[in-house]
Amino acid sequence: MKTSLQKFTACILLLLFAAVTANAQVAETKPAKRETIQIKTSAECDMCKDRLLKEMGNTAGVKKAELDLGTRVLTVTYATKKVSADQIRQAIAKIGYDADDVKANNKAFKKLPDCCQKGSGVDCKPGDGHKHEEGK
Ligand SMILES: [Cu+2]
Repeated sequence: MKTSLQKFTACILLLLFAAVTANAQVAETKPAKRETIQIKTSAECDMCKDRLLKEMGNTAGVKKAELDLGTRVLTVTYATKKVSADQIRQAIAKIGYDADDVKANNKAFKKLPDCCQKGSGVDCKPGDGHKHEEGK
C-alpha cells in the first residue's frame, strides 16, 4: 500500500516536471508577437504626419505608430504574424515618402503638396491646406 502511494506520488511529480519543462520550451521557441521598429521617413510637416499615421492606421497588423517630426523617425509597433517591417516600409513608400532604404513612389511623391515634397525648399504656410498653428 505504502509503496504504491509512493509510486503514485513519484509519477505525479514526474508529470508535473515534464509539463513545466515543456511549457518553458514553448515560451523560448515562440517568436515575439509584437515588434517595434523605427523608420526614417521624409516627412516634412504636420500634414505629412497625418498622412503617414493614417496610412499606418489602414495597414493591417500595425498596432501603434508615432512620428517625430524633428527627426522624421516613425516608430511603429506591429504584429509580426500579420505584417513585416518591409511591408510597412512599402506602405510608406506607396504614399510618397522614403522609408529607410525604400525610396518613395515617384507618382505619389509628385502628387504631394509642394512643401511636403522632400528637398523642394518650399516652406509650409498656414492656409495652404496644412494643419499648422497660427504663426508657425
Ligand atoms: Cu507635409
